[in-house]
Amino acid sequence: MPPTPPPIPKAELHLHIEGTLEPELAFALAERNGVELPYATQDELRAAYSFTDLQDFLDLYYALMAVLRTEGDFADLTNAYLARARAQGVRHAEIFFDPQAHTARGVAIGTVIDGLTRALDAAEQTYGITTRLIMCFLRDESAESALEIFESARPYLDRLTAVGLDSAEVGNPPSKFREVYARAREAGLKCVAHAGEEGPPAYVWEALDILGVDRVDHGVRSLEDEALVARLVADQVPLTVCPLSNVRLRVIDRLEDHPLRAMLDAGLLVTVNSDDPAYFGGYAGDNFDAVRDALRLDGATLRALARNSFRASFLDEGARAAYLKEVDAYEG
Ligand code: ES4
Ligand code: ZN
Repeated sequence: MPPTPPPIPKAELHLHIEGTLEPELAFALAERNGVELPYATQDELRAAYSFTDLQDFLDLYYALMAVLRTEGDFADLTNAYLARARAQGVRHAEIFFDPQAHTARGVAIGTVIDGLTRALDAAEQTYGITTRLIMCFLRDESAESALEIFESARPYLDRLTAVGLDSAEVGNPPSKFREVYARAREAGLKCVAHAGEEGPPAYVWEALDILGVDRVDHGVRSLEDEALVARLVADQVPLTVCPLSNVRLRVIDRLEDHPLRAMLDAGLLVTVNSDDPAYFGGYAGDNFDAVRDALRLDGATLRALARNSFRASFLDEGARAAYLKEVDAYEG
């Protein structure tokens, strides 16, 4: 057997840190914090991972977060992710977190952000991964709640690169969050939003024209609207696509039917990401491997996807150029 080549260097741009909570760590934290889980064993928990749609997944995702209570818990969660990401060739990670899901349980936003940044500040030294942090608003909560959490995050804004929008999409259009995005941009933050995952192309238009996003998270349903595709191509707005997530949440029937190749061929700036890897069957490298096999992508296409991940990142130009050089030097 020839030795397996190292994974291609890549950036991960669509990753919910709470979605990296593996059953093993969930049980360890439950024990440490004296939290009761409604599952007796890790296997019993894993058996709950056959989702019918986004909401079905979100119900479990929010329930399992009950084990995250202390600054140390958030640091441990982040370090566990970074170790796995590094093993799969991730060199740069832009990480989402959901503060409202924690403050609603009585965990202070400072506890969350201090825990995350404790791990992220050491990430370059420890794992060779550069990082950025993106604070998401829960779109199924009110616009006022988003404004409140944004104001409570003001003391920490220097640790954030962008704001994002996630959770249950249908019925919660981007336009609902116009005001908080205006404040975020005013504060110098970049803006991203989930749109066009389960929601219609109209939500992608709103994310672009009303929220002024720099990237669209998912965006796969954009393909239903020719004029929207033309706009995304013309402006080279990045789309952070999550193939294994799309299959597990039944946005796409089978990976073999995933429109990733059609999106690339249309000239869209597409990237491949893991979303909630503990729940959807794999980390960044696993997503690359899965689309390579299911869509028969050749080396040049995989290299283009890796290049896109750095092109679409919020890195400064010097770091971006250095990473692109790494991709070009990669011999897989
Ligand atoms: C999410 Cl896959 C997905 N979609 C929307 N919101 C989310 N939060 C965590 N994972
Ligand atoms: Zn997501």
